[in-house]
Amino acid sequence: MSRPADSGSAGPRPSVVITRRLPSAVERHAAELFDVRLNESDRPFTPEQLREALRTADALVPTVSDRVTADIIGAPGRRAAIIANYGAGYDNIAVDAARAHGVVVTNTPDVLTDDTADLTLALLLMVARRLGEGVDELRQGRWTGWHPTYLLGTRVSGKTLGILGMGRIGRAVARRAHDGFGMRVVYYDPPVPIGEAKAAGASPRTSVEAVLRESDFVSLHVPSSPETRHLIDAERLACMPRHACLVNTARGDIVDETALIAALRSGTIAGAALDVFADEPRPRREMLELPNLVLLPHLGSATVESRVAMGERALANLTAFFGGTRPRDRVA
Ligand code: 8YV
Repeated sequence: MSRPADSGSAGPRPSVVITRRLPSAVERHAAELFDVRLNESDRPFTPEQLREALRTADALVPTVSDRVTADIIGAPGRRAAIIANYGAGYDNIAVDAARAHGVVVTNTPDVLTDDTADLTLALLLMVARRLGEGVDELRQGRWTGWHPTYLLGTRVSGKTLGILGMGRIGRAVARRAHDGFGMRVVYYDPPVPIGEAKAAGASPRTSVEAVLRESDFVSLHVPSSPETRHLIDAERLACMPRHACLVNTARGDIVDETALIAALRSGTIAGAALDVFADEPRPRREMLELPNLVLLPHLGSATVESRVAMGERALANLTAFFGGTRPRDRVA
């Protein structure tokens, strides 16, 4: 774009569409940097709105609730050259199509690691100690008083935690479980250098099944991809001890929900706690009815601190891109 040579003006600012409302400090900062279009209604964009955003703006900032498909990226007349995802996971974006069309994609890792790891431990405690059932009993006026056999859960301290996926969040969970709860931590994730995972007090295993067989609790921290879809299926659930519990704060499609419902009904495993579902925001009705299944509405990174930092990270990626340098969190 041309600029008047002697005006001293910075010229037109890049236009950026942000698909959902962000913390106000981030929106204000975004407006200082760019010509920003906000989604005042905060309703998820339709595919047509996403297409329109890519056609009329220089950049798109989507979230997990936007499916930026290959069709949308490849639609004729696209103007946007960067998709700066607001989130660490970027399975909502067709990255192969972005690469093929020369569209840069960035994400927001690191800044939400601790909060997501904290929430993972919260879910683990919820399912082990039956906390959701306790809250329900109280709220519904069903608590008749303390007695020695009331709502007995299972101990967490000193037990074995199996982690599938030892990236940033897996390691942060391992540290908390090992250092805070004295848990023995085993994991499977071949790409992670063993030295790094060992620092978190974790021991590698050679297969998913080996981790599942020896764990009292299993926590999932792999990204969603065709390879990890239904990583936890009926066969693998059957590998877990009957007293074991599964925790998922990664992505819903990593677990075969039909198999999980059957396993929870039949007692193949004792319990599960999910922050994510295959079809968000509509968890399957059967899942809502299972007492040994704890459900949260995708709250992993839901702290003011994380959500502000995620926004700032997305803005930093856009600033780098429009400044002509490689964005720090480029994934495509
Ligand atoms: C985010 C997440 O809230 O960052 C991720 O991968 O799953 C969540 O914590 C979500 O992605 C925001 O778009």
